[in-house]
Amino acid sequence: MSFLILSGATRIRTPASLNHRVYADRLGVEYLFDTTPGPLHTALDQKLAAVRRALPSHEWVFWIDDDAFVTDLQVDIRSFADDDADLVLCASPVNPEGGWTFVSFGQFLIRRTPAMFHLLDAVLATDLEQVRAWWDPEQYGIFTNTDQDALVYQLACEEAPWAEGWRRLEWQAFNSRPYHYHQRLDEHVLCHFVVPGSPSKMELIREFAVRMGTTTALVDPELLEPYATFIANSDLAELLGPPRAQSRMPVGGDARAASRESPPPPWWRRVRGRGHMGR
Ligand SMILES: [Mn+2]
Repeated sequence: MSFLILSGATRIRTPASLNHRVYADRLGVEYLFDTTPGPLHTALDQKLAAVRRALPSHEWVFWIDDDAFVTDLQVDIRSFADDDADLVLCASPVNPEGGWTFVSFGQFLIRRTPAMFHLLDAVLATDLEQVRAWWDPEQYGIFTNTDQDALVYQLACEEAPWAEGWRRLEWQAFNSRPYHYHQRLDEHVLCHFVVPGSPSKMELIREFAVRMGTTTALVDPELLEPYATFIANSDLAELLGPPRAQSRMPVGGDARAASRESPPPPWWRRVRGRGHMGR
């Protein structure tokens, strides 16, 4: 089956594309990070536009946000593609403040069927004011004022051609959050950096990477070496930051971190050579 892992945004704001690239290579499937300009209403519409562009040429697309990283590289995301569903997505967990959402639009599997093209168009055309008036927080959780709410509104429409064609999985499937992890990346399949009241996405990701003893792409530096030239010549270099052993970030006296110290990988020397040290 023709399968694409797809992400995208209007700009590069995290190193997630490197994580996706490493993961897609491991599975042997295609990956695309789509920053193609389009006539958007909001920046978030880039997701719908990118999926709309990619779906005609792939049987299945796995969309993954630029604030979401695969953390268990052994899990094959294709195993969640369901014969009986055209759309597979996850509920959100209950966050530390007690908030939750009916689904997360941050990661989903979508199949190339006429009903799914209809759904994408319907979500894009949905008036959020109408959704807000209809919204029942008891049933659907937080109203986020985004395309995610428009999606929920359309999924709830019982007469729609997609009404029987979607499956909602528990958050554990592929919608975990940084606060679910204790020590190891492979405790969960995928980490989506959505935390209420948090600083910037990059601060969350940096903190998490330090805690897990890895790069901000959430993969070990060796796995990034094939992309060293790309990284050194892209905006990703600064976001990737110094490798752990070179980090000046406080590590809280973590003995495990000290034992990991090793020479910086080649891609980092090239980055430094170009004066891309960042802050
Ligand atoms: Mn997201």
